[in-house]
Amino acid sequence: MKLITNQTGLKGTIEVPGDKSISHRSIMFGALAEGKTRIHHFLEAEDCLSTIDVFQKLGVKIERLDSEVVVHGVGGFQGLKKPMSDLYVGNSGTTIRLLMGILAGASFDAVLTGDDSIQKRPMNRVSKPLEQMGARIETKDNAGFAPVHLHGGNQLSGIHYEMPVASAQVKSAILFAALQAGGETVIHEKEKTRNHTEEMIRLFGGEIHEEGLTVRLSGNQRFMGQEVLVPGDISSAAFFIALGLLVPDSSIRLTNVGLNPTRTGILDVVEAMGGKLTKEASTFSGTIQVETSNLRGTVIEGSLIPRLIDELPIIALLATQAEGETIIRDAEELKVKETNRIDAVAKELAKMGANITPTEDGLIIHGKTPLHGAKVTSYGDHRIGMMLQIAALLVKEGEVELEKAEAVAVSYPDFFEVIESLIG
Ligand code: SPQ
Repeated sequence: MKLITNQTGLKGTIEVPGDKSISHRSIMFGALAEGKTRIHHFLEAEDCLSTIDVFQKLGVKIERLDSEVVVHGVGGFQGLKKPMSDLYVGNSGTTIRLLMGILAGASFDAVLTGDDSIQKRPMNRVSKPLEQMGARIETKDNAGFAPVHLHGGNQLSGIHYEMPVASAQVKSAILFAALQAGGETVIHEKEKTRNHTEEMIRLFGGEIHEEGLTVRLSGNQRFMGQEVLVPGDISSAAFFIALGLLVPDSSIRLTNVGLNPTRTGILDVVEAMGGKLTKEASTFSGTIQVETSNLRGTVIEGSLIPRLIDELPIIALLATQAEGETIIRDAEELKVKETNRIDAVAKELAKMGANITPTEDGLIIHGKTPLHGAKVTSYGDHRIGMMLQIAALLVKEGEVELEKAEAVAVSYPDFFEVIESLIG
């Protein structure tokens, strides 16, 4: 696909689509609750549609209406039915990993699998703690990858678990298993990761305690159907924040953006880089306004990393245009996303003229490098594809041809149309 290049003066207001992490979890908790759950501003993108499909295969009635999704809860884990076929999650890491926790205590066997990218992402980080809780799980060739075979009929017990990686998906899988287990489960995180599962447990009427890096909960809880209003996804807003900061003479307003503090690391980075960004926040969401800015390099590391892990590709692009050097470290998790995002960012932006050195756990980016036309690829990774379109807007000479552009539909099906609307 030929990308739009060479833009100035992009102005407009955008309401980004619903948060992907919250959309997945609202289907999951809606399915496990008693009664109906109505979800407003659900993300109608491939990953979340995979979650709907999988829960329908587990016997949950889910209706997709014009402005909402209605989930008819089965009233607990034991209400889920044995699926008639393997459960296919497409490209969605969140779906497969959280599902492993949800089905860890099921009475039936289930096989979970996904596309080529999913089959290369580590699943043993989830199967190991679940096995400690009493689940029986086989991964392909015992190598820790999908397809994952979950054996049914196990009694689970609570554990005390020290997380070896900072991952909300691993934490969430353990929390779902803990809800079916006897006794208490205590999880100690390496760094604080997004807490949407914890928030959902509370929203649906359950009890969970979060204190610093420690999360505790007990099994045998009941959930009641809810009205869920999904805020806009800050990970999708990030591409338009970058557009507003980088494209000359631009001004972009983003409405109803989710502002859960475990997700807002990008706002801290923009501030550290000297970007013109203002935020009007209500409780959970708010409006963000950005203007074209002169940026400076920064260091991104430590506890900030899980708060912006999915924004690092677009932050790397910001850094290519900033004054001085930007260092991203402690981000080795980028290697096990939809693609190896350290390599993908370094290789594709280098094709366009950027000066980036990949490291074992991040990137070193030299700023103020003009970008030029090139043939690039998303590697089938939605966030790499969207980052490259924002990069293309800065290209003054030459064309940018993007391979595997269709990957953006994983989280933002209208992405290219929204860019066109800002120009039109
Ligand atoms: O769902 P998936 O494919 O893992 O999606 C990604 C993304 O870029 O959209 C990661 F590739 O987001 C993850 C995120 O990186 C979504 C997520 C969640 O909803 O719990 C948590 C993060 O992953 P992890 O492995 O750090 O827990």
